[in-house]
Amino acid sequence: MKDFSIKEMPLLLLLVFVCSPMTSSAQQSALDSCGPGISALKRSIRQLENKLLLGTWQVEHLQRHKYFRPLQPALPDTKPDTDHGGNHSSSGTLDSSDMTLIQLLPSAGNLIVHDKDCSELFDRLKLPSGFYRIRPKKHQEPFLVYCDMDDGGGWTVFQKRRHGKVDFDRDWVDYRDGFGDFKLWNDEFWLGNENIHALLSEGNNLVKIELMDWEGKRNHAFYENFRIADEADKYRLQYEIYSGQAGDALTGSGGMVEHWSTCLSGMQFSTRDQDNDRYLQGSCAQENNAGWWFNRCHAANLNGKFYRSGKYKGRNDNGVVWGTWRGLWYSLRHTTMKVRPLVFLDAAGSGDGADI
Ligand SMILES: [Ca+2]
Repeated sequence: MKDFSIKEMPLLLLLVFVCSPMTSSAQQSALDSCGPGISALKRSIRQLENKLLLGTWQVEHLQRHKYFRPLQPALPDTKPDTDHGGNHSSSGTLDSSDMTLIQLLPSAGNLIVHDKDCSELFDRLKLPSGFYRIRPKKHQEPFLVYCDMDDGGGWTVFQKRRHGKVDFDRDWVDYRDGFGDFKLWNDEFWLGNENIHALLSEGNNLVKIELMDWEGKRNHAFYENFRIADEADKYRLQYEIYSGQAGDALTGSGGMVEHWSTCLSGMQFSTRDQDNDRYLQGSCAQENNAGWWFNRCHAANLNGKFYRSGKYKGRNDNGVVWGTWRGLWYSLRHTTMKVRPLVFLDAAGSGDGADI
């Protein structure tokens, strides 16, 4: 028989105390519960501790995204694809479709984040469009993004304008960390320069810029290897080959003189409180009511002031502008900036995601 050491004595006494007053059958069941029962108890304690940890994590996540609405059943037949369809009036006011086509998207998914972007998520699970959490870099906290799983699928959206409810005239910190709403398919947002930097840092990507005017006409531009530097370099913009129908407004059309002042390749990011442009006489960000990459100043500014009509007038060409398509004095109604890997076999098998 095993000898009990002094250290084991308290446990032994406890067992004697728990089991001794009982009858022999009661003793047997108590012994049973003293054996496997204790380990089962420990297991359920561990499970509860895990649940508590996950709950705490969820609360932090919800607080960070100001997302405390309880989940409600989605409205029937409100496919987010109307994003591409144009169910909007051109009255210049907030249209009813923006209000009535509200649909709660699939929840942010499991707590464990496997995917570095929406293309991995699409490859793995073929989920519908909606908000999901991704983690582009292992050392980084996961964050919520809108995944466009239509248009071939796998697009991570980092900018969206739809109805002008979100103010895009903001400070550096807001643009760095991101702002807007991340709940409904037509919510407007800027994903945040830190997140965009992480998302685009590997290069070999294709950015698609989707535009819609107030008559419902659509156009698009593609840029290969779109990336932005880190904050130390003020999120400097770089991109390579352009293609598409909307014109290369990031570079600016026209001659040398226009290029000298409008080409945004190599430009740092500016906001109303941080002027990193090349316009010595003033601040492009202040004049254009936007955080964006400015030169002296631009031929494209998708973060500009939202006018509730196309053509506008003013001291500055500060609208939501893609100059090579509708000119500098026409403010667009819908814009989307989204990215996925350059090598991506989309659902249609075309690889270019060009649906418009
Ligand atoms: Ca300046």
